[in-house]
Amino acid sequence: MVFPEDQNARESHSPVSAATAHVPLSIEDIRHARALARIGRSVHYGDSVTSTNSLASQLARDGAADGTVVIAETQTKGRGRLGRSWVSPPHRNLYLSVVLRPPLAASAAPLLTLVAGLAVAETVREWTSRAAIKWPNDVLIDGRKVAGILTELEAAEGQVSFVILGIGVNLNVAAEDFPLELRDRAIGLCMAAGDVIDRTAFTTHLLSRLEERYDQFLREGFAAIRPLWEGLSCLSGRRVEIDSGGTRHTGVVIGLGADGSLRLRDTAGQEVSIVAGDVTVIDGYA
Ligand code: BTX
Repeated sequence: MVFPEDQNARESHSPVSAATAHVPLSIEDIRHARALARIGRSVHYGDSVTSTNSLASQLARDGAADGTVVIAETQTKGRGRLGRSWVSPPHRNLYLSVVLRPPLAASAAPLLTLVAGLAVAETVREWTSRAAIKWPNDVLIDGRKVAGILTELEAAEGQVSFVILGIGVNLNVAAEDFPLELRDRAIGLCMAAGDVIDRTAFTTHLLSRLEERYDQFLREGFAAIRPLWEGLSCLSGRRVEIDSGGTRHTGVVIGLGADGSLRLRDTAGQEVSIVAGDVTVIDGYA
């Protein structure tokens, strides 16, 4: 399936130079690898789209099955949390969304961000052991963002109708491909791996890991995911400042709560649980 929208916007939107190679993505190979799977049995592919999350939502509203995947070469309105944008240069990276229909209370849906974060970090670590998870939705290499996750929810009567799990991973971008303000905060996996990344292989490995962790979460609950997630967290034991909806918290990270919140020991020695927010590491990652 090709999405015809925004064909004209593609060239003008890209903020990147032509510094890195365009590496082809074989959707046919991905479909073949996932033909019998739950996540990726149906893969929709577009060249230029507004946001894979928007398209996946539209497909879900039209009845798309659990596990339906949308992949695009570029996004003209790729988004992060709180209306932020996700830089989406064409033919280099991965922009992917999954329709999920878990039998879950809407209040438990944020846990899926953590489940996906674990799967993304584990996949990135197949290429470099320097990758770690930053609560709640990022994967970092050497303290710089290589991937982000955006989970969007539609619910009815307190139950999940569907969740769109959006995943963006920087694969074959060089530092100069990012806009100036991101150059010291973002990284492409190729920069850490020292080689061009096979985007098809990365995508099939990611979908397989995602299915494994998603199934495990549905079967055994978040208790089974939590220690694995904590094992890959770059925040454990670090002094952080968290902006949580305008309220600032400072403290040392103790770990993850059973509900997916971040547990801190604050400067007064009290334990605080943060359910949402942006974390800044006070002393850096060195
Ligand atoms: P976030 O709100 O945690 O992070 C967004 C912030 O990350 C931006 O404000 C910017 O500072 C920085 N940023 C933007 N683009 C990049 C990039 N390519 N690499 C590193 N840092 C960047 C994170 O939100 C969630 C992002 C999800 C993106 C996927 S792509 C497929 C799907 N479709 C869609 O529209 N969003 C998701």
